[in-house]
Amino acid sequence: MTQTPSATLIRNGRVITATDDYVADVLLKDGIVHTIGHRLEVGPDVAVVDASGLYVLPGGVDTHVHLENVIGPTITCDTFASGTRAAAFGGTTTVVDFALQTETDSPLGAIARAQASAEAQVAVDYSLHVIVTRVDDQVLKDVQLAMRHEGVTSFKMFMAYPGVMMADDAAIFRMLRQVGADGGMVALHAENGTVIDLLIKEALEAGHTSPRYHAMTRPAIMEGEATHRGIRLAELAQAPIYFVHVSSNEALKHIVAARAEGIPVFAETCPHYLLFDDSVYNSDSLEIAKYVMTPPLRSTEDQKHLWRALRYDDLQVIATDHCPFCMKEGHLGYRLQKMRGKDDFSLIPNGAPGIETRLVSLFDIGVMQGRLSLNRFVELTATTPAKLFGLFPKKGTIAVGSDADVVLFDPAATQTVHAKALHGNCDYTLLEGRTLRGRVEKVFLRGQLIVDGPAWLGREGMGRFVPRGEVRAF
Ligand code: DUC
Ligand code: ZN
Ligand code: ZN
Repeated sequence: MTQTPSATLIRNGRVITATDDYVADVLLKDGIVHTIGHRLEVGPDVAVVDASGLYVLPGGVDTHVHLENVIGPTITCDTFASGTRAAAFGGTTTVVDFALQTETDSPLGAIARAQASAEAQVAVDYSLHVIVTRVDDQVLKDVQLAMRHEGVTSFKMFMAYPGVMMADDAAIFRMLRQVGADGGMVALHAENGTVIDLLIKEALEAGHTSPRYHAMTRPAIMEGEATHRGIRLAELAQAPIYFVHVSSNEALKHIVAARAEGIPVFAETCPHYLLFDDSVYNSDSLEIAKYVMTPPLRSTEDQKHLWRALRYDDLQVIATDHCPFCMKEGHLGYRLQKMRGKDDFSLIPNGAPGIETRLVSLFDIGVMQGRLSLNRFVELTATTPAKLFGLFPKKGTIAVGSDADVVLFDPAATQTVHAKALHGNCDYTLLEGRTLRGRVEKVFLRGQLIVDGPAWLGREGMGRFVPRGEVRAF
């Protein structure tokens, strides 16, 4: 009879954290990193994995994913089960999803609903940001309770989508003031929603209905304007602020200037803004709906600025904004979601998949192409997201006492990406047919082996809700 090992020793791997790079043995025991040393001796009940030639990375932390999120009239096509399994295969062991406050319930209700649906399904650890669409005294009280008692310390607000999700400046300011005072973070979607809606209306009236007009009606300058406004609101509120999915230099230049002034401004970009540029929109084909995400892809010049900011810490996080909708049909049955907008680009659900390909695509275009050091790669994809959203040092690093969320990564392997071979429910990937260097070989979640090459050893429901603490940004 085979005995379940009591612990796992990862022998001789190259341990990479945001600051370290050394060869060692790492003992995972009782769900945490128990010991790190050289030539560790263990008994026969401990499983030993030879990691010679492999990187030993902290499990990825993806702080921007949409699983089972109702967005307008549709829902993202990954469930908590399919999305977290895909995350695991991509080397991500913690995700932060969104709980949407509706017209009728409060932030606390939104958290409870999301947890009820996630609990039995999640295969990696998770947390939630609350999307706050309406602010009044009661909502602010609930926000405080969420922070103090539920371990939910971040709140997303939209400066876009008037009449649906958009919050006005006063509502954003009130949230910044309160959340900041309690040590949390407001995350902002920065685009000038009312001007963009006008541009969309004018485009449609002119008969411009194809997906490319999604990009043309969301100009970078309106991302920049909203980013600047958000920064000024945060400055007045004396609160930190985090910008999601920064895509353009128009936005970045305000972030750079504010940081230089000492204002606590933080920001993420997403792999798609680094991998693809706006040349994909040079067509009236409906296939372009795959690239309909918000903000849209920008110019190659913008990409240069994003890389520079990633290197020099004006951008601190790379998260996926995994927001998948099927073009035709996924195996869970969601059909033709992107085609809702075949006659009107404004009806195409905004978003693209990416949860499984984040680490390997960034390793290829970032590390292998000399744009990011290995340490910086880990910092951007695990350590800083964990710090900014109150998960560090439990998550985001390999250190004695941290959760034993560990990825064994083969830098010498290559893989060619195909949607059919990925583990989510989306029927396409933007990386279809692309060969990438690097491969996730094994993934441990709190010491349990959940991915072993192509084999899935994880289980729905084994992921846990992680209560989060204060922002640790400085
Ligand atoms: N913003 C997001 O963060 N995700 C999907 C759509 C959007 O507008
Ligand atoms: Zn957004
Ligand atoms: Zn998003």
